[in-house]
Amino acid sequence: MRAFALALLVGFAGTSQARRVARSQHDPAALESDASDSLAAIAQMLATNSPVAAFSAPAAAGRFRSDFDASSATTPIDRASSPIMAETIAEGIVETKEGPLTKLTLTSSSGAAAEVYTFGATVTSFKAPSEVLFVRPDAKFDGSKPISGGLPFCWPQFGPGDIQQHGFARNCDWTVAETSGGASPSVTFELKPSEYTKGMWDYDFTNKYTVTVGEDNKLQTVFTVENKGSKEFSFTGALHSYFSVGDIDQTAVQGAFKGATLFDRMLDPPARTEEGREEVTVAEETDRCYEGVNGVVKIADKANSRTIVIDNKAGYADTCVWNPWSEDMGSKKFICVESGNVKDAVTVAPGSVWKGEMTLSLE
Ligand code: TA6
Repeated sequence: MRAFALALLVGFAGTSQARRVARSQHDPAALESDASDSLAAIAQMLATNSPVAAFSAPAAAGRFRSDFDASSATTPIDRASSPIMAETIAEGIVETKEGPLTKLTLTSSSGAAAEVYTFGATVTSFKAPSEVLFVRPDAKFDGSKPISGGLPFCWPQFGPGDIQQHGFARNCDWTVAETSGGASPSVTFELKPSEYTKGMWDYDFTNKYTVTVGEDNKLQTVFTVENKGSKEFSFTGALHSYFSVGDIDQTAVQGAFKGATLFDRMLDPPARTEEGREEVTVAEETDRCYEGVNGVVKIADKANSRTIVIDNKAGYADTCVWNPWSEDMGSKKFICVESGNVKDAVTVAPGSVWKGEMTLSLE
């Protein structure tokens, strides 16, 4: 039986990393020494009515946030001063409660590590060993809107359309269906229909998203969509991947881009054109989807003397490149290179399963 043996242990700012690790390893001495901190923290919550108190509300499976308008967001959780409850749930896998959110940290035997929130099943960090992913400075970690960073999955619709922008998968709480500890730890998240999803997209599905941090320093993501109903459905979707770069001016995206047809949303009206360049660079607001560009796509992050390798092994047909060119969003330090099915929808027959696989590594 899984139990949080560390209930009401509170790791406010100033708590040392060592104590947090001790907590995550169920160190009884750490439990005892932290008891007074816990009481003080609870007193502070009650006195200030801080968002920390929201932590006591359990996250329901399938919980959702339909309102993406940041102006209506609840008081943001200050992650640095939120309570931390951590539990090692398998070798190399630690589950942490951060304010209203639950995060799993996977660390391989080689030291590569990823952080994944059940909210959207969003991977927000992958260190291999340097940080590969980027989280925007304006990202919310209070569940009021999808996390703007890392690898949110836009599904069952990419972009605007019949339902809300980028679908609902990235703003639902996924359940942890399976964990597999060891040298290459792995977690499978699951999403099933709820009243909320049926209200906008009335199909029966089971989505599974398996994230593995390999001892080979690779992050493997496998996304499956199973049609559990009796009628076929179609979807578009994409991993809206945010990659960390040292300087956008010294960044080039490499792959089968030259000659590819691209849909350029920056044109008025948006239109298809052809890419004439070998490498895609960004020097202004950019929002393009390259049709049929998949397989291995690389990001030459020259300022950091490294290359990020995106290996689309299965399922993803197109690659989108996005940068909003906005300082508030930290645009100088990231580029979105998104693996998806954007031009053509994927159709899944009753009983069938679609699979998308993408791995990340550094060269
Ligand atoms: O992938 C590019 C894009 O679809 C853009 O058109 C822009 O809207 C962006 O995603 C961000 O979307 P979001 O809903 O996360 O603000």
